[in-house]
Amino acid sequence: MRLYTFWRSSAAYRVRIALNLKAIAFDSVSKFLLRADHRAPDYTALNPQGLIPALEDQGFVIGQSLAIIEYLDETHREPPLLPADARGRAVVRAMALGIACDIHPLNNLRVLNYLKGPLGQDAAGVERWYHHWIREGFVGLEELARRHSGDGRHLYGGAVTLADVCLVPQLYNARRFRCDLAAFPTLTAIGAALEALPAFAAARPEVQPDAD
Ligand SMILES: N[C@@H](CCC(=O)N[C@@H](CS)C(=O)NCC(=O)O)C(=O)O
Repeated sequence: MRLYTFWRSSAAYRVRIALNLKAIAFDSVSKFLLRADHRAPDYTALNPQGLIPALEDQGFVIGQSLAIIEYLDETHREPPLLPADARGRAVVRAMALGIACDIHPLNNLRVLNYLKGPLGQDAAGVERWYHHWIREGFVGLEELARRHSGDGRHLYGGAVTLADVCLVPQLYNARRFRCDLAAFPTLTAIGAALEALPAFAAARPEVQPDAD
């Protein structure tokens, strides 16, 4: 398999974690976001959405990190990243989508650039925006984690799920932008436990070959 990735892309970070959890070998093709490699014709020919990541599996190319991870989960069963029961799957997807749809897109590079450029926001204004949307999303997720974590080491039950795969990169982003996480002790404790797992540690942005 081949992953089109960028070391600091948190959506690519999710997919790296899933590939590592399932022990799937993959090549990385780095697309440097700040140079707009993701907008170049050779990449948009593969992934017309022009976003990182995309996964190529024997000529089949798919974008969107959650679609990629569910594809991997269906094609490589072990370990499963979704619970066996419908209600469990619904809760895990609700947590994962809360991050992937309700936090991450609001703080994406193109959104921050639009705030800085056409909307004329200074660095302080952009930082306020960033922190606001992390806080909004994490308040609900903290409560969901308190209700559904089985062991204080996973967002749901006692095994790694899609929700955990989304949490760690979002915590990375929050720290990168100096968000105060004191109000989210359950999320940070779960994040610390997950980050210690080899599959998560090997997916960290700083240890990727294209990290500068
Ligand atoms: N919903 C997409 C989001 C993908 C995404 O936004 N990727 C970012 C990097 S984390 C990107 O390509 N940003 C480019 C930009 O904002 O111009 C997914 O989960 O894959």
